[in-house]
Amino acid sequence: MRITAEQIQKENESQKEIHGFAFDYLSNTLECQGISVAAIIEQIKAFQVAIPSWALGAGGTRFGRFSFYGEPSTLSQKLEDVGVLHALTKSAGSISLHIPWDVPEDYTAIKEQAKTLGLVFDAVNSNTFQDQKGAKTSYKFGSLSSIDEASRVQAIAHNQEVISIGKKLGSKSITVWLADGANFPGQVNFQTAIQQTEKSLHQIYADLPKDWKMFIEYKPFEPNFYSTVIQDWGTSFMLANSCGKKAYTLVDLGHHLPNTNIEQIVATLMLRGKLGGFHFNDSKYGDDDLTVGSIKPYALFLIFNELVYGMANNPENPSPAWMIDASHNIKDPLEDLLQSLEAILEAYAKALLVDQLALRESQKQQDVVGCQEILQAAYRTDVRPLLAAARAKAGGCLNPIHAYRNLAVRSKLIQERGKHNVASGL
Ligand code: AFD
Ligand code: MN
Ligand code: MN
Repeated sequence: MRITAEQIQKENESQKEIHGFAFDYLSNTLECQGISVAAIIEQIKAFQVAIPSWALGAGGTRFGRFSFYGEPSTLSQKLEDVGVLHALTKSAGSISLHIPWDVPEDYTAIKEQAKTLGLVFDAVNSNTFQDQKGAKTSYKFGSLSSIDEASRVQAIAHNQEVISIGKKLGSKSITVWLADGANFPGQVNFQTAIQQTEKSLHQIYADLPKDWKMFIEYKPFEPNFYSTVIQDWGTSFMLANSCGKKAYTLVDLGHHLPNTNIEQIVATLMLRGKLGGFHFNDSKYGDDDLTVGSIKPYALFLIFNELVYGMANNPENPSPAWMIDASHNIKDPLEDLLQSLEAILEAYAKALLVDQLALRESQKQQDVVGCQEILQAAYRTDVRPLLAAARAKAGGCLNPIHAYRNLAVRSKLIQERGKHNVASGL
């Protein structure tokens, strides 16, 4: 199923009056504050977010999974779904594959389909948290960190294979999320586990093409519940530095213990040029993988405030790779992803409104209230008309969720795919 430019045009016709009022009010307000609305719209338009292949179907928890009708069950159908998101928003121009779940059968056809949909392949993700059929050895007690050399060798080879698959698709990065850890005290020697992991990552890194990046993701717990080898940003940062210039830390918003100051982690990593990428989601308690911005929108804005500051002041830090990493257990995955894209761009646009010079001055004056007023003035601005204008300018929809429902996308997908597709997922 594809959404045509004519359909989008018609949708926008129905929304343009209400949008016009809101946009005129906001742009007049911003312009008289000396903010260039045109420049902000261009920055929003340029902001692209990768869609995880595993989030296009219903997710699930260890207690069960409730299939969502019409969900994709082939890589081609996953591309089709991302094509729908990108047609509506023009901000979802890439897909992140998970190997071996998404190994293409026909690379030429898949690349052709992606090209037609205006999509590129973002980071490829390796999987050493599950045993695959026919595997010679198990990851039950670890992979890259395992005390068992055969498991380490197999896990390293898998990551090297993931890089070779990514190269064929034009991807330029690999994300290593290492689930290794322990469930009980005494189960592993912490130092040996780190040393083995470091050695394994070095072998993978040696295979990295010169124009690639390796993102090392961290997570405090789950699936292991006593310890995780790459447990926090400091461990990831240490390993990325040990590997070399092309290795970076990847921050997944759900991978922090409650109340962690994530924006401070972001600022610290950018200062050292080692913030490689982001997995956007939201959480109340753990790695809940809920819709980004749905629980802690102000925290998301504060993170973007540091990102916008870092992108302007830390030239040695590459522009981070933006990706959603969420699991949709009860919502239509595509509607959830449309909401996620809106929340990310909203936080980004609000952060662009922060008067950084005035903030710096208030900090110098130790004017705490003044600092807070500057941040909250930006955060309290309803920037949705700017997002809509950026989408429309790029050929997308003023109101993507409204269009998605008006065009009956989900029921068309059910007609085409039937009711009980079961997609792979985490
Ligand atoms: C799980 C992990 C981690 C990883 C993702 C894809 O918690 O976030 O990035 O799977 O492998 O969500
Ligand atoms: Mn993640
Ligand atoms: Mn996660």
